Amino acid sequence: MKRIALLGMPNTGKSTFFNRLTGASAKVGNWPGITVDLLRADILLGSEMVEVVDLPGIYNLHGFAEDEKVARTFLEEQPVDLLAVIVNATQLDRQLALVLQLQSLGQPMVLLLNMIDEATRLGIRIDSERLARELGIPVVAISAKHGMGMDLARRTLARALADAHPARHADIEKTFSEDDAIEARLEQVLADTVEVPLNASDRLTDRLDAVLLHPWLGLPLFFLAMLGMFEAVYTLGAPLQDGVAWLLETIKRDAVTPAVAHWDPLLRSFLLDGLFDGIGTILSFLPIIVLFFLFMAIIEDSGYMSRAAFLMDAFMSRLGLDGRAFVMQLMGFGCNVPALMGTRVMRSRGLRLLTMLIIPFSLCSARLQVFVFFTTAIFEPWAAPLVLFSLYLFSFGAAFLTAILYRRRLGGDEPLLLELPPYRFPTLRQMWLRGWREVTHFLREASGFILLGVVLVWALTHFPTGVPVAGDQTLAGRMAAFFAPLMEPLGIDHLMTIALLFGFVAKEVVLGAMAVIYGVGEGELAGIVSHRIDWVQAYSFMLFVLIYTPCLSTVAVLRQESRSWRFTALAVGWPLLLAWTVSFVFYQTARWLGF
Ligand SMILES: Nc1nc2c(ncn2[C@@H]2O[C@H](COP(=O)(O)OP(=O)(O)OP(=O)(O)O)[C@@H](O)[C@H]2O)c(=O)[nH]1
Ligand SMILES: [Mg+2]
Repeated sequence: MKRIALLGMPNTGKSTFFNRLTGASAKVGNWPGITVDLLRADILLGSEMVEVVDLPGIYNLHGFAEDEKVARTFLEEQPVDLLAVIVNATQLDRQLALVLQLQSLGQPMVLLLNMIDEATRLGIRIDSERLARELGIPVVAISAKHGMGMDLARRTLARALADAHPARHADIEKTFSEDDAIEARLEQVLADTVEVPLNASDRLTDRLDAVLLHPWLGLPLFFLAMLGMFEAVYTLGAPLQDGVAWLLETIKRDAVTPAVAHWDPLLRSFLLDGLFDGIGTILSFLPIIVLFFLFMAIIEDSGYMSRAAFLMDAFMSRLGLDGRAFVMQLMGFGCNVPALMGTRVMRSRGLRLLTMLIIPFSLCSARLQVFVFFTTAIFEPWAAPLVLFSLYLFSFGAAFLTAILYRRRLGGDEPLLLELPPYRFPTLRQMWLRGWREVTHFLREASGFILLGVVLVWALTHFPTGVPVAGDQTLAGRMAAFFAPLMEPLGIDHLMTIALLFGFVAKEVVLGAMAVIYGVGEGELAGIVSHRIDWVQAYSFMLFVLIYTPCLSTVAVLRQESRSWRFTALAVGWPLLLAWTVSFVFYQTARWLGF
């Protein structure tokens, strides 16, 4: 099969184009370095099947960051038939050098001038026919986001591919010698083909930045925006979640329970209390998660993340980190895994490791489920969003404390050149793609890890048979008894300890485990829990869930990205210790104060 590689600088819209072309839902965001790994998809182009590969952005063929290495290694090791080079049409002056450099690889190439909508708005005029003549390659102006020029782009790619000579590997070494010649040619080509008006600045962006990047107002506004987002997720999400829970209860009561009434009791319990309640409880939080990711998509796509990096950079530097680390923390609010991989854009290993050490404290969406559940079950409606927000503050607190403690051993300084992209807003299509991505991701996880976790919890709390479910005599009860001396000073009883043990696998399992332990769905679970524990215990439990070891996937990625077992052990062990200490101090102080 023939192969097309999408190449270009970061944040030029490669993944957006990839999604348009292939119908995939690769992650898109207004931040350089969203894609850090290869993505492939097969499509029918013209009359033949071709493989399209989306690559991380590169500034230069000779770059050394992990993400740039991904693109380079790919070019060197995999034969490519056609390079589709994507540039931001508003920044041709800065991006054309890479095009010329890629051209010196001597491979067939098509140039796509993306974001032509923005260029037109700024009054930038590009003579693409002349550009094509001067470069000797086909040039197509497109807007991947709005779908302009896509047909022509498809046809041009198909034609170029048909004409292309057999694929071969790229010889990147060869291109070093040509860098000087490129400089000289660049000026000429630009002068011939691009016309930029004197004041080609984005007025909306300038006006927004005057407020949002204000020296005093900037940060308070940022935190206000965050608070607003959590309130919105909570207010919009809670009724949706109740709806799903109600639906699941109804299905269980009226359809599933009668259907299995004559089954063997153990099998019935496995199906109803294990699978249905476990998975169902987790599923009922799906609307909140999707909603949360939609808001994240707006923040990521608007370009506000770059502003957050800018605003927080000075503060983060004191912790041995930089503004990018803060953005990775924010990304970690969605899921820690892509945030950890996102650290590939950092060149200094120390800085990267320190950032990787703090990301797992980011309150990811799986933990959000647990907290939404407990805050709704235990706290007054007015207090619930504030309790949730306080957990976000603890999340930052734990991360910053960790950075302070480890900045001498890890940490590093690497000048941060931050580019502030213009504000952009996601289209409905992009939001839909994002929501869909998260749903499928969740279902994939749920069908593996989470299912396994729930089944295990059921088995451990139901065997040996003949004793009370989840009682002291069961396997789970004995495991919990073993940890009791450690967990009782935190106000965490043995049933909650079991849930925590399984939270190691994935935080979603914590709630699933509790549903299985009590043998009820999400709807009834809240009532039971609010009878068994008070708010001090609940908060202590939440603090523990927030800080202790992230899920297995996170541990796996920590190991894969750091390539060090020692670091992985630290990244697992330290949060455990911190979680225990924080919960202990909180619980004992609260009790001492008489709560
Ligand atoms: N106005 C406009 N914005 C676009 C267009 N194409 C992409 N964008 C936006 O540009 C930003 C970057 O898009 P991505 O597709 O993530 O860019 P990328 O090149 O894959 O970036 P990296 O993976 O970080 O290298 C997003 O905010 C997109 O919505 C376009 O044609 N017009
Ligand atoms: Mg990308």
